Amino acid sequence: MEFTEVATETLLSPREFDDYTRPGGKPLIVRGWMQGWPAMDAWSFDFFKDTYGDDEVKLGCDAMSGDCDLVTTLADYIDYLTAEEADADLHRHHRRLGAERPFYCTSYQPFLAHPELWDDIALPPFVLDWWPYFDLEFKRSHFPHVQGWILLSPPGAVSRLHVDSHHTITLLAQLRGTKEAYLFAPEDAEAVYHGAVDPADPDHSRFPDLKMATCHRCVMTPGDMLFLPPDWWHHVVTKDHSITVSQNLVNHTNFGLYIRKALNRNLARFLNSLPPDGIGGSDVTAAGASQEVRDA
Ligand SMILES: O=C(O)CCC(=O)C(=O)O
Ligand SMILES: [Fe+2]
Repeated sequence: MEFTEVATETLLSPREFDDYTRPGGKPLIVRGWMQGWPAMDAWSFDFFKDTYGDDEVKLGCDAMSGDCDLVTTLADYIDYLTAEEADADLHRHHRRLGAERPFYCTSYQPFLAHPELWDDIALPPFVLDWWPYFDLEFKRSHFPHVQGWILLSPPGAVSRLHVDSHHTITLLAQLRGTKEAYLFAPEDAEAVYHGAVDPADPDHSRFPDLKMATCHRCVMTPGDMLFLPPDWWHHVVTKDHSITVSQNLVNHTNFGLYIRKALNRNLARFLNSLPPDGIGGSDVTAAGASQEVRDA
């Protein structure tokens, strides 16, 4: 496996930004735009516990594969991840599971119930996101239904190698703590065995083609925004207590890919909902469209 660095920029024109993040582009770290975010000062573990502690969160210990899913409150999860000693109920539960990695909450989407959180963050002016302009009904019927995740994690938490859905542009904005990211171009899908490898601890005898892949590696520290073009593979390891905002962006560079995926998914749902002898017999279900259902 070959390693290469990720480009870092501070000021870009919209066109330069698009050249990085369009399909076929390259990953990019943008620095210098988060200092003015109210979130940089306000969003601490205590803030989330005190303000939104009753929110429900789902925990996994192998994020993105959903192993050992467990539902608890945000307050309990924050107690678990900030505890000096491993004596919270969640620690005992974690020991009983014998899980290799700590609990990670990657599905927390508080922006819907608490839209005031949007006031604390902002995209740089050269980054275009069409999602806020989509009609509410459109958003409700298309994935991702709601935008914006807030990821709180302890050291050792891992998001395993995956690609974000619907050909969206990935944004990971790092507010607290450090993360290490291992990134691969869509062309390396086979060399990374469609996500089966662990690039942080590669097993070359089991995955011999991995040596043909190029790993774009970077460390994210507070104030860094990591952008990935559509369909880039990413594996992210939390190094110390971390708060990250994750968003999936759609704009003029990927809208065609996005809408095809979204419509295919709805079409497949519609076709699958028909009775077997629906429109002129059961054979109408387009093979391609059913495939999208499994992909989605
Ligand atoms: O920061 C991480 O753990 C990665 C999260 C991620 O890839 C995602 O939210 O899609
Ligand atoms: Fe992701």
